[in-house]
Amino acid sequence: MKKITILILIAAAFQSCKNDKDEQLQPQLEYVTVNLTFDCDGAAIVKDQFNYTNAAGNNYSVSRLQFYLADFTFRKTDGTEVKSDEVFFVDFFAGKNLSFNFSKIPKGDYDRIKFCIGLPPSQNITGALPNTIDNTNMVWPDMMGGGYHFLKMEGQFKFSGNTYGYALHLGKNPHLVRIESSKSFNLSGSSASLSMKMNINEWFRIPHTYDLNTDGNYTMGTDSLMLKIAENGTDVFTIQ
Ligand SMILES: [Cu+2]
Repeated sequence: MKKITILILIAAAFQSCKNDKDEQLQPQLEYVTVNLTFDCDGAAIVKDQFNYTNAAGNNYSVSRLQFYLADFTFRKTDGTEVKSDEVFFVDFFAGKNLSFNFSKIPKGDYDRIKFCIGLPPSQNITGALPNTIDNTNMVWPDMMGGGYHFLKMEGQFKFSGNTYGYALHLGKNPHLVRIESSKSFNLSGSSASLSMKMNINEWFRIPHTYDLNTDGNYTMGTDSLMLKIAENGTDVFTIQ
């Protein structure tokens, strides 16, 4: 009986010792959760409804809103950067990746977030992403440069009594949308969550007032149109 008690005590002592050691050895990691929301100058996004008017005056609807978010970098106040090579395929109407996590972010104070809408050049190579249906559907034709679509925003717009389709498709490295935000957050003891809201009207304005009727309603084959959309895209997200 005595022997058993001693054994238990030794085991307990060893266990507590082991726990202390684990805590010291484990890097101080936390979760960062990103929550995405979408609107159009305050109005909710409803599929196939002509509820929206852009800066050029086009009355439009949305039937598809898909894109990649990648190349996330979190910068600490001491200047060190924490990078992630994770890629998130977002499909608004299918509800895909409207919330996602980073699980290996060191504790600390952060003051800046950088990421891309699209894929950085190292990942924008046909076949570089896992062979899922979503990724396959986003492939950019090899004969047009290869890689993947960064963005597909599609719908219809009205012009002098008629309805036309539009497709804002972005691809090719020069049209990568790089976003940088001076969002401060602290990671200590508990996880942090970031809210990122995309205002779809920002795709059509600042610095370029994009008119679906006069600029063009299909961007995919025309670099100058994709460049306008890409430059407009740097402020589509508000980060809180
Ligand atoms: Cu396309």
